[in-house]
Amino acid sequence: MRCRWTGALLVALSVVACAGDSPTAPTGPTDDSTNVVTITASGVSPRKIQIRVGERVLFINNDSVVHEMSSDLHPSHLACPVINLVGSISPGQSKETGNFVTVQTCTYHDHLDAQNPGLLGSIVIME
Ligand SMILES: [Cu+2]
Repeated sequence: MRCRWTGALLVALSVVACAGDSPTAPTGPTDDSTNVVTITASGVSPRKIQIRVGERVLFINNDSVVHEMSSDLHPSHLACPVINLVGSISPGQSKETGNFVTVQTCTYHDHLDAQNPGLLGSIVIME
């Protein structure tokens, strides 16, 4: 009888432990697994991305040259400074913006190729 009780207790404990380890629902403000902009030789994709307040955007450079993603307007970069945290990205590298905290639309460009229309994009920050 004593063994049975111990077994039952262990089962109960492991259930509690598993419940504690289970991941919480992905509703946090920084769940930005889909907030990804990829840069290739043909430009940024998607050109327009929608995110929520508090989230960030990850830029991935899949091109063979360095890019420097910067907030508009060029060259002051003052419209959405959190984009400037991305800065210079080497080929194969990925970098994140800061948190977008205002409901607005932010536009950006590649500071190293500011006139290239393929490298102009926008980030729509929603409530
Ligand atoms: Cu610029």
